[in-house]
Amino acid sequence: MSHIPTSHPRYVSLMTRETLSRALKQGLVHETGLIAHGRGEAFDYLLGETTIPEANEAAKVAAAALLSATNPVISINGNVAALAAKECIVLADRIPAKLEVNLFHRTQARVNRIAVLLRKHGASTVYGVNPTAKIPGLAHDRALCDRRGIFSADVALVPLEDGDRCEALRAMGKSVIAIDLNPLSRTAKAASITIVDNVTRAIPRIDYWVQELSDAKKSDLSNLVRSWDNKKNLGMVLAFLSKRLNSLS
Ligand code: PTJ
Repeated sequence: MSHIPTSHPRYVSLMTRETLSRALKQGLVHETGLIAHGRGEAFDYLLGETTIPEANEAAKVAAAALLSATNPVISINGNVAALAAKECIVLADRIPAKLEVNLFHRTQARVNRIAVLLRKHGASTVYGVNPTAKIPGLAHDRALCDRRGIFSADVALVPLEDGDRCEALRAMGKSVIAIDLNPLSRTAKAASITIVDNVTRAIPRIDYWVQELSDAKKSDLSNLVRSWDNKKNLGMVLAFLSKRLNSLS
């Protein structure tokens, strides 16, 4: 890894790039994962690289949805494995939820490497290594999933998801929680609950709310989920962005 002094004003951002670059060389991240990260990074810069109140609210409702679920599943792709593997495992243990490796650019070798990484960090069971089902309506290997995991999940947490697949999961009747720094993406619009935040901050934030809500009544959790207006929240994120940009101009 190149040496980046901790005093560098862009230290965290540069280290994140280094982490992804190393994960690419290790065969965990797909090369287009770096491009996807660049897009996310640009939006993060505009947001102020912080969890804005609208994202915190979405993380709270996401926690309520995950705690209320019968079969909650967290989907892990290359970028998520590189940036938040340990945090996803902690969250999955806490809910509890299943972890499934689910790739857009699927190769068996990369699935295996990500599963090994998750197990190394303490995941006991990793789904998706030997797919047993397909997400209907999606051509290609990106439809492959596990019947006990994403296929039968009632609530799926899909950080950095592709728009098509998010829509296909919604069409299966699932509640989909997306983490996407781009509030204008098809994924952000198609998801049931969209957290516009960096996956590195969003997963620990959901975990915080899972702990806060762990003793809440089932009816209070379902009220939180039922009263959630995702479109309204995305509108508030856009209003936040435009206000912030105006204040900087
Ligand atoms: O590992 P694979 O094969 O499953 O591929 C993963 C990627 C991310 C390459 C694949 O899912 C993909 O191409 O995704 P998209 O369609 O480019 O969407 C990625 C979205 O995630 C974009 O809207 C980015 O703004 C957003 N994003 C990128 N980095 C982050 C992010 N959102 C949250 N946190 C990030 N760190």
